Amino acid sequence: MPRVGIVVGSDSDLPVVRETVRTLEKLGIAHEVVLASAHRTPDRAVAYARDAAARGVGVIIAAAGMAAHLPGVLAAHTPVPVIGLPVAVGAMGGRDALYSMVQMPPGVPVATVGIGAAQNAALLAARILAVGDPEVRRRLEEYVAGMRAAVEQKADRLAQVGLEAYLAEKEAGGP
Ligand code: RP5
Repeated sequence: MPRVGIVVGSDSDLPVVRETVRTLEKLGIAHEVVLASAHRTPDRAVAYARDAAARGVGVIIAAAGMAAHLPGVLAAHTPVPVIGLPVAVGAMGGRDALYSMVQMPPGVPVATVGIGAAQNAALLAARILAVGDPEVRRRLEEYVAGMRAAVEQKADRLAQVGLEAYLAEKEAGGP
């Protein structure tokens, strides 16, 4: 049973949510990817939102570009928390989607991550689920510890070899 529903407004948004899916997989969080447009298939989008809570979906991530009404429309039809993921497409490079998502009217919140911030959308969903799920919290803590260890390793290497050697190694694909 999916705990996170990832909804995209178009199949052209699918490459963006790849990183969201990968991150949820690393955290062992069951998820589904659904195509439903607020503008082109409004009935499908609303039906998904209405059924989400009863199906056990605990968080919805809605990815869309341009005048991105998808997360707002979903949030209007479900008590499940909705995370908006603005997609960089069109003349405004995703700023239109960002503003459409983040500037919700009072009463219908959408938690919006940065333009194209697919990994953060997954991590925010995990943090929301972790409030009531100690196992998700544990995996999230492991994930954070992994990130910390990777940066500490880099910091040690930089201190060891200095800037130019570090950059040369990095450009060569290491350390
Ligand atoms: C939005 O319009 C979609 O979320 C997509 O990012 C954008 C363009 O859609 P397509 O014309 O590529 O289907 O609704």
